[in-house]
Amino acid sequence: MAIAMQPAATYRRIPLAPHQRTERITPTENCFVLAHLGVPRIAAAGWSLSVEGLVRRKLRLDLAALKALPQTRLESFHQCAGAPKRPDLPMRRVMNVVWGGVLLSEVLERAGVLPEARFVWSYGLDHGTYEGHTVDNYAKDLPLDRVTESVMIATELNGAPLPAEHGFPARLLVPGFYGTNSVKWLDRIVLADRRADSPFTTALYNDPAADGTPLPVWAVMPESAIVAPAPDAVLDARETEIWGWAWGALPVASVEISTDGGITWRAAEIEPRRAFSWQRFSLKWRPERPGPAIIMARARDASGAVQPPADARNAVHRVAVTVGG
Ligand SMILES: Nc1nc2c(c(=O)[nH]1)N[C@H]1C(S)=C(S)[C@@H](COP(=O)(O)O)O[C@H]1N2
Ligand SMILES: [Mo]
Repeated sequence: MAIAMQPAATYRRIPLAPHQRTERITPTENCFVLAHLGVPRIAAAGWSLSVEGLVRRKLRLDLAALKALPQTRLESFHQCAGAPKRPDLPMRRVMNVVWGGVLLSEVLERAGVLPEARFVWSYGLDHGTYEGHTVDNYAKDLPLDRVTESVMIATELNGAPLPAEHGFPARLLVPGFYGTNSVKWLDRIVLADRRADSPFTTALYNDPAADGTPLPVWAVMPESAIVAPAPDAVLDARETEIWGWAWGALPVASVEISTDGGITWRAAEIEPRRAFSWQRFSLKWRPERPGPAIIMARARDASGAVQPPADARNAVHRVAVTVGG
């Protein structure tokens, strides 16, 4: 029997704009919600997660069995990639929360992954139609060698059971990968030797690369967003703090700030990363001239990759303010 969907159509809730993300840990009620097909309503009783495919032993774990495995907590940012076919559009939907659950590696160890396995396929219980694609399940895949030690089967968000819209009773959580990969309402994991054949892994969420080969939307590119000052703020000539959050698959090594629309840049202070948390950056600024000013921030990660000025998921964030006379 198909699981009831409520709503049974695409559901998005984006409660906070970047300047409202003032808290390090995003309160659950302020977390964004993205559900392509709607929100399945699942009872814990009767639910179980199966692990199959290229494994020595098939597993079927109900919620009690999952809770009986070693539990971990992890602070991680979580970012929606935005429109699946518009890699040129920055959406800046991001939050930073504490996830609780079981490491995927613990589960895979018990199943015994066969040497020919290369990918982890994951399936949600949601079904329906998204942009003309009708599916029985939301499905995603990950390269097995990119399954870091932190990938988990999460059952908790900020210390409480996952709310229905965030994936109750369990979801995959792939720290450092765009949100689309963290399959909610998880009920099946399949180990495979190739990529999964689902609209969400083939038609959608593959960015065209320079040489034409599609690039799966997996690792999060370095990004930063300005919290303060807020857009359209009116500042006086006193010193003010420009600050915000920076994140990416790799730790962010530096953030530079421009207060003249990108002509000159200065290094901000940035805190080191803990786990997969976002990192606070800040810079003291004393406005020199009255009039309009464009503040920009750009992050560079540990590999040297830097935010592009425009036309990218992780394009530089610009905030227009006015300096009063
Ligand atoms: N089963 C399922 N998982 C899903 C989705 C979905 O539509 N169905 N949406 C994905 C997308 S695009 C994002 S950005 C995140 C959002 O997670 P959240 O709603 O908990 O913030 O879930 C991902 N996991
Ligand atoms: Mo998303």
